[in-house]
Amino acid sequence: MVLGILVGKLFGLGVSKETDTLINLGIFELSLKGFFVEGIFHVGGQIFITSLKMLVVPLVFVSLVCGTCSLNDSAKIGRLGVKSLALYLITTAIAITLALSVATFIEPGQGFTLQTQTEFTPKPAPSFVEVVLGMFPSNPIDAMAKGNMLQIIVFAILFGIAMALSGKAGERLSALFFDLNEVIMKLVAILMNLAPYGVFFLMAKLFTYLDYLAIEPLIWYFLTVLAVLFIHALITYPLILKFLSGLNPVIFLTKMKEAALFAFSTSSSNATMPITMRTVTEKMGVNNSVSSFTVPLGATINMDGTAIMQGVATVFIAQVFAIDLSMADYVAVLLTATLASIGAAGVPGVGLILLAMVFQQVGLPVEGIALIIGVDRLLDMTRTAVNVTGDSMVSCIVAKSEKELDMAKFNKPM
Ligand code: DAS
Repeated sequence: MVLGILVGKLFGLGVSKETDTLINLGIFELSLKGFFVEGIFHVGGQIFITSLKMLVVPLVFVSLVCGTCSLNDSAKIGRLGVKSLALYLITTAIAITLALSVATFIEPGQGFTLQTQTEFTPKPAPSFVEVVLGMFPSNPIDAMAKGNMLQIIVFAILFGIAMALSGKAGERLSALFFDLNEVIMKLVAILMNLAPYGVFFLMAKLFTYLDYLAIEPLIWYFLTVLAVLFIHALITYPLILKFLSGLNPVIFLTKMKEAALFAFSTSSSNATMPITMRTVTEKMGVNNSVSSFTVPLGATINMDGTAIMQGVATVFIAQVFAIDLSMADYVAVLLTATLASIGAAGVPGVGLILLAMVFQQVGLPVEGIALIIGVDRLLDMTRTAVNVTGDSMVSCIVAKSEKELDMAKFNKPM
């Protein structure tokens, strides 16, 4: 990222319009700026952004089918499923509402207007009824082809539940979907390996045109996301835990430290899953019959930290591009990001891939990702720690409600 900014500044200074170096190749003159800035940086950055968008549909569909088809038909799992699903959705909706409110109040992108290369006219704001009706696809293949994510998410959830109720056929199909999910995660990992190059190209192109003023709103964006993440982890979660289970939030957060630090360092809820499972069972006393369901489901469908980033980023980019988001747009963002965070599997950087989808949903320039991608890594680490904390909190609440939580173990000092 830093290299991209420095190279971009170099080009910005060295090859401005007046001083652009022309290389005479005999048959035609090649502009240095044209070759690097409009050529390599632009193409490299666009390929990376397009690759992000390419993964959205398969990633969301397959990981969601995997997440829901494990809701098999036993009454207890059904109860666990309903309770954890409800809690995961409610905490994520609270997270993104918090994010939208704080970002609208702080206005991190205000006063810094970036002209987009292409004119973005936000989609006409749909009414709430249209948003809800629009969530049900008349043709799921058409929904996938058009990238209508709310419809894809709803179809995936219905398809996954149908698979769970289809006996042997459903079991055979779910094995296929879990294999597919494995391959798509590998694709995400490959793309994340290319991220440094993508970030370099995006930042180099961006900072060729931008002056240092661009850094300031980025800092505001960064601090706004961090602030909401900490509010959610240290205020929202303890209040929900205390209110819904009576458990001591201080003991919970103290015992959460190891798993949160591992999530921070790996930026992956999936990779942290074994630590999360060990934390909630051995340190917090959650019975394995509950944690073996709620933790994997949480790592797949519960992404409060990710939803927070998406909410703040949406407000930030709308402000930077001077695009007024209507209340219906905010509802669309809330629905899309909450449902999209269900589909974000717990691997590094996946929140950014889904951010492209949220931007498309509300008609924001996907290129806006280039502005925030440079600071995303540290934010990804922090939001993954919040994601994992949310998974553990719901596991404790569900276990307590099912009388499957060993209180002596929970209250035992570390
Ligand atoms: N890194 C993801 C996770 O594992 C979250 C994200 O990318 O937003 O939870």
